Amino acid sequence: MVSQNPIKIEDDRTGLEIQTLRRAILDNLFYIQGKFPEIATKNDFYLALAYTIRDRLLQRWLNTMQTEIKNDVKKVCYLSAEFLVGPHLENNLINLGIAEKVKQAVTESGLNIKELIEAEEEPGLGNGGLGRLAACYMDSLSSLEVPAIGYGIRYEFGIFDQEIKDGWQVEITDKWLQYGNPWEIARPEASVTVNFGGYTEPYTDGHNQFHVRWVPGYVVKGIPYDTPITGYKVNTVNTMRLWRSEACESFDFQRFNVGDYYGAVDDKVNSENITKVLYPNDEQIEGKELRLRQQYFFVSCSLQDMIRIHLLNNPNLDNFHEQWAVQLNDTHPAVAVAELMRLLVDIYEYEWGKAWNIVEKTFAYTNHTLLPEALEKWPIEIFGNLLPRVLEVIYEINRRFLDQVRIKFPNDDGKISTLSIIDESGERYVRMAHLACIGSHHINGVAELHSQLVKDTILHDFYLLWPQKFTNVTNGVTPRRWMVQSNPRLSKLITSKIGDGWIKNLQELKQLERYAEDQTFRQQWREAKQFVKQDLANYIQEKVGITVNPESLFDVQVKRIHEYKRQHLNVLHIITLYKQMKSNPNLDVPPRTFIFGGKAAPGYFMAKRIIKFITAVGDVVNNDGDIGDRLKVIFLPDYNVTFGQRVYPAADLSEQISTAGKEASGTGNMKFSMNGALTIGTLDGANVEIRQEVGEENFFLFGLTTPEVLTLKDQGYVPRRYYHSIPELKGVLDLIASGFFSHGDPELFRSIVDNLLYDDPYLLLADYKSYIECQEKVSQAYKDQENWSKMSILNVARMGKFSSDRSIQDYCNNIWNTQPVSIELKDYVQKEA
Ligand code: 73E
Repeated sequence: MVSQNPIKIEDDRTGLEIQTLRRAILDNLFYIQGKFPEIATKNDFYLALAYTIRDRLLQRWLNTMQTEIKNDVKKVCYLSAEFLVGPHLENNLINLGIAEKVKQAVTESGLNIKELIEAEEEPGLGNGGLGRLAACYMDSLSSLEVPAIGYGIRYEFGIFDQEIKDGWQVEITDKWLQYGNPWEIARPEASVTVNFGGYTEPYTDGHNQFHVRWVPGYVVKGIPYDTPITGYKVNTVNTMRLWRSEACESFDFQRFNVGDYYGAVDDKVNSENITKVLYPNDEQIEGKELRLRQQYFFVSCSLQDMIRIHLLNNPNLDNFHEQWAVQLNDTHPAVAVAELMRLLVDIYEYEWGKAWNIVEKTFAYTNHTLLPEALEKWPIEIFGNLLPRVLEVIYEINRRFLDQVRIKFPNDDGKISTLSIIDESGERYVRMAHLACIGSHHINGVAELHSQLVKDTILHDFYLLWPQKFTNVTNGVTPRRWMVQSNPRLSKLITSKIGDGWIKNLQELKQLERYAEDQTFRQQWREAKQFVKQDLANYIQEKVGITVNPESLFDVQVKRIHEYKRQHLNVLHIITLYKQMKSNPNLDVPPRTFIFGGKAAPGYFMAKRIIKFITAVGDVVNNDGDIGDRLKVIFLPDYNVTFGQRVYPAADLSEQISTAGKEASGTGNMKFSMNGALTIGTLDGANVEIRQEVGEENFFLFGLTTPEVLTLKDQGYVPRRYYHSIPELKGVLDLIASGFFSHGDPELFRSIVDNLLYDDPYLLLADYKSYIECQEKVSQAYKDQENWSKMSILNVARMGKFSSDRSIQDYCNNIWNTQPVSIELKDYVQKEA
């Protein structure tokens, strides 16, 4: 007989009742961590909770994988050497829509959800904007239900942790895996092998067909590790598949057999070194052979994986390009163009022309920077020794390409040398951007201005050849992490007025515009900001022991330290203000707290010196009794995704002050603006479009434009002229040079001062006056809090364009030609009645 009131027993691995969640957490604590509550550490509880959440997304994840493999759907493969995803736990709670329930269960278990969320060590598998963009795009791909795989490298050590000692940056190894990673699942059964070194030889097969064989010097195994990427309130859970390198057993055995124990261990170490560590250079290539090994390793693993999956459901690779849209995230994976050719021609015995047709229709390439020091090129010698067969394939791609160039531009040797994949102007190099352009059906920049500059400058000759390939996709960021998760108060306030549709469709924020006129709403808006500012003030107190005034204007610059981003221009303004306050104690300006964060590449002398400069100026200013809390300068160590989530919501002013034409897009600029900070910025990167959207009256613009920068440089820029003609600027530079900020030592910052006076490649002195005047406008504007709040609300209301959902939609429509697929939930686990 069926009972009228059946007892409801939920599956411990899927159930969402409070009691079930509580039981599941304890269960995982016991059976996975091997602990009971009395002896468990915070990390044990975090892991138990993380496994509890992972259990709850597995069904969706497996359903997504199965749908993508079985159905005839085109998949996006985002090939990227970096994925800066940030902590997973809270993001998954939000995307799965279970944050409230889980919080209740955790609290009722006597635990603190905030502490457990903060116990997660973030995977720092990227340097900055480029890696974080890949992470935002993975979030949007899932949220838009687009079938996608993110392929990359599982670095054992991610971006270093930064400590500040005596004002200088110190780098600490990032041991992110040491306490376990509950979010990944290793899939050793899907391992592949990758060749390196050795030589090539021709051979003829049984049908008298000519082929080339690559006899490698050594072979490395790639093991995939999968991490689920949940979409926001949809069933889609895509996969980020990262490769770890390992020695091939077969090679070990050969050595062991001849008694060469140390040789075998050496092989192992060398193979495992490939995925040991992320190169910590942002926009500055080092040209190290190990970096090329990393690139080829993950690209070859990924392409072999796509081919394996493809052949599960297709008889051959003829339709590969109809099933896979492969996006090259900058040139770091550009060797994929040659590797797919090699696989098709050498392994699957395709005729060259037929193979090239597939390749050309598969790849698209995103350029992220125009900086010459970031353009990847490999010495032929290094390339040929490491990847002899791939280099031959590149030569053949180039030979056929240059024949095309000769048809389009007859008798123009100039074009041959500027377009060739091989740079022959001195030592010979493989130019990776050229390989990417030739092998791609689309090439895009990351903001309107940047895409135009790509066409006008570094890829101009390719543009003349194939104008139809070039397009723009302006970057975007995910509002799930950068609003809902990082700024719950503001998000709830917004939702209380316009509903929560904006989280999926950010354009709906437009409806907030009318509340800019509502005084009560403005008051609530300020309270939301004040709350997070207080929170950040507490954090600053705890981290660096400095008390800041939470009512002061929070003026924030967080990003990698780089001369073109001009953190030192910000410091010139701080010193200017400081001098003004010293000479006029009654100066009527609102108190300001300057907050900096960012890592410097370990080998970048000037960037490290700029950090010391910021902290040294802070030491003087912060300890000057005349100044009190009217001016504080804070350098917060170890800027990362987690800290970004704390700082963007608390900012009043966002510093986006790069030299015009240098910052391809920027994405921090978007995160600030979405959280109600106003921007002081140049007409660079996406600033241009942000200003267009929010309205020029709601944006503090200063500085030279890109054409003005170019003209000034062409005319012969003489920074000393500004020094001599602007007394305030002279006073600031003289004060630094005197040793005032270095305990009387004039040497410490000589390199910075001399660089500015005698070279100033990023035109700080040319922009100084305009910047200072603009900052004065900021100070004036901040005094009128009602109007400031209006501007802040309008900034948020008009940020719809900068959702990464819009960017991904652009890629789908204009580049990938892919469609969303909704995922049906089928149970894989047979449950007993
Ligand atoms: O402007 C940013 C852009 O917003 C750009 O500097 C950055 O990419 C962001 C996302 O599009 C970027 N990073 C790199 N190149 N551009 C880079 C280059 C080499 C190694 C690591 C990163």
